[in-house]
Amino acid sequence: MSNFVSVTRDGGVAVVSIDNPPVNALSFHVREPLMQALVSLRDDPEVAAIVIACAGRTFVAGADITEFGKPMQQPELRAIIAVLEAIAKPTVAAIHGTALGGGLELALSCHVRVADAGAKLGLPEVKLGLLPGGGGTVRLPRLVGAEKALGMIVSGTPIGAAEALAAGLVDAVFDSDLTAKAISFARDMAAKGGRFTPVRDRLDRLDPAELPEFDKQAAELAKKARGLEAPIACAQAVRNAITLPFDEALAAERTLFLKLVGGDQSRAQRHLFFAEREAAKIPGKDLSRRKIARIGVIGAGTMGGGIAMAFANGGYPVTLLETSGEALQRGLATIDKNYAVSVARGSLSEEAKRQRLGLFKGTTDYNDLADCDLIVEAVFEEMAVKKEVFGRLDAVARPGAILATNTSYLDVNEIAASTSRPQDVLGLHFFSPANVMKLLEIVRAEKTAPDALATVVELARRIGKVPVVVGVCHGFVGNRMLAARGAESEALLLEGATPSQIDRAFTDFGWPMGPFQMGDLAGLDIGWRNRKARGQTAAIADALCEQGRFGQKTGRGFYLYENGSRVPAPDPDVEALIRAKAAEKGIAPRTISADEIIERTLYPLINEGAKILEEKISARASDIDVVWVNGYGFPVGKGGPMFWAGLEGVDKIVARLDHWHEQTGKEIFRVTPLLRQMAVSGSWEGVAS
Ligand code: 3H9
Repeated sequence: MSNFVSVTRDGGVAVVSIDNPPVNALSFHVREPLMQALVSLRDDPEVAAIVIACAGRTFVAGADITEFGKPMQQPELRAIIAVLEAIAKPTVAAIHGTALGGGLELALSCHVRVADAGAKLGLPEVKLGLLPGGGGTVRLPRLVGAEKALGMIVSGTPIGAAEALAAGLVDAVFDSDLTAKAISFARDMAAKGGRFTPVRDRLDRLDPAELPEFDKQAAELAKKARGLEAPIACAQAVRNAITLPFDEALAAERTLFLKLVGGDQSRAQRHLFFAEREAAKIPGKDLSRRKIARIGVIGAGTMGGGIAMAFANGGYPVTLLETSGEALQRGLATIDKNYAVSVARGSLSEEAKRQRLGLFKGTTDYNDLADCDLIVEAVFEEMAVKKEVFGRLDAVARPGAILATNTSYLDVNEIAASTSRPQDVLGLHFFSPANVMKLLEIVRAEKTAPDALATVVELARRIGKVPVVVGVCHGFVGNRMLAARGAESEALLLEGATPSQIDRAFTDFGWPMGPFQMGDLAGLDIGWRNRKARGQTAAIADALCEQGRFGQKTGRGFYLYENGSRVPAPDPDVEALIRAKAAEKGIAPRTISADEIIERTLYPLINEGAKILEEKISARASDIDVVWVNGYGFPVGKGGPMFWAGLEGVDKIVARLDHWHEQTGKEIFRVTPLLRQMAVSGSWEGVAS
């Protein structure tokens, strides 16, 4: 017996209960007593059957991720699983909450699995840059078939109890009294007697004839892996389950696991796992939370509508305000249409659509916002307009309501100062489409009250967003660094690179798309308008816009999109335009390498990140990583820009920035003191706080 594993008896059924809050991870202090308990119950003649259950909010959610990368203390999970699977008495896993990773693998080594109706089961190791290393890749296909297992293991997405039952992963689902029912299940099995087949010996779902179809699916998945090793290894391991004897497949899984767990990609993804959770922590003890029952959104355009949907998707009633009845109807119709697309795609049921639409209340009257606990404005991006809206909110909002601006660039302190309650004002910078994109920059203004901040951080997690708290500056963390990344794009074109060459350097790095493809997708006119408003120019992008080439929506931008195609085709006209502009400026074209493209775009991005840390706009380097991975598609396998800087070598980055600064004299390459200091200390740690 230990504090973490206890055994109780119900007649001849022994219940092993794991209690390791918060998620019952299989830490060393759990594994040791768990092994002892299983060995002793195995040998105890009084015990006829064993149930494995968990205390608290969940079944085992996996191995203890904090132990990876350190010498593993014995017994390892695999040894426990081997003992459990060899027990001849009936063994039953009673699953509630989430059975994930090593948790599901533990359950897979029982004869039977029973689940609570709300349970979720999955092998999410791929999201940590790993593959299931406790036999999951070899046992799961034996229960659900190789194709289903491939989908589950390569996506890492858990399935619900009903789906698990239909797939053969669990044997029974109960609405209540899970442990009691698991005990009675185990008792019945013991009474029936006979030999209980361990999962390793079940072969009926494995059909070598399915291999060609399996390989086709695996090849499709490999194409989407974008340089990530784990999804490929997952597919290989599941294939081994079909082609190799059990023990050989298990040994191959181990080899692949060890390779991944020691690699940079998994280190990067584990870093991101903890970084996301760290980002949601607000300093300050026992901060109270404000009540959020109803949310107001001002503006039913693309952004406002998306924000309203994000809250409704999280179950919150939303009051949506527009200036005219017509604009309101248009906005609500778009929301309706967006949900209809989800229904058509099969990702939302008709019933769920009806429920979500039922959460919306449209209005054109500010007084209707009086019962809202949080009001988010998504109106035109102009200070005067924002101030007017906040003035009106100040007059109607109830005391203590949180007032948020969705500005992407403007000074939230100035907006807050235009109200009588700056402590209740903050920024909620959603990314477009707001109902889809996970990142939410939460802007803490000078006077924002800590409890208001803590409330929105918690709310953000509740609606499935990834919140990161940032300070006030132009563009906050994400857009400010994006500007640094894009600063050299035009120069690279003028010096001889083509848009597709630059974009390829980005996709080879692991980005989903390069900057020019992204510009074409978002619309080049947006940047053009912004530049004009700020008195700035960009020779090539401006010239394209002057020709009406706004990107995909006009069929032409940096690329050609013929006949409505979304696939960018290089355009000789654009290349000629670039050469002409270069000639005008007297720049002779030269060959530009992929390394140079990365140096001149991503190194300034990191330098800007360091400035953001210096200015305390971000509290931690890892917050910046969370912003870039979730909002801008920085490759997860590289852990975000600040983590990647460590992999690349900060000293190398500093040396190359110095080189470019010397060559060009451009401010964008001037190394900030913090980055230089980092090159010496070799770590961001301890620098930002
Ligand atoms: C694995 O199993 C490998 C095996 O195949 C092979 C082995 C040989 N370890 O997310 P939350 C912490 S790989 C350590 O906010 P929620 C987390 O950091 C593992 N710590 O809660 C946080 O700490 P803090 C496969 C963990 O309710 C606290 O618990 N499994 C672990 O929103 C609360 O977490 C996974 O990948 C862990 N495994 O969500 C599952 N999990 O409070 C990973 C959590 O100090 N976990 N913590 O910030 C999850 O997906 C979510 O935590 C879960 C709960 C859905 C369970």
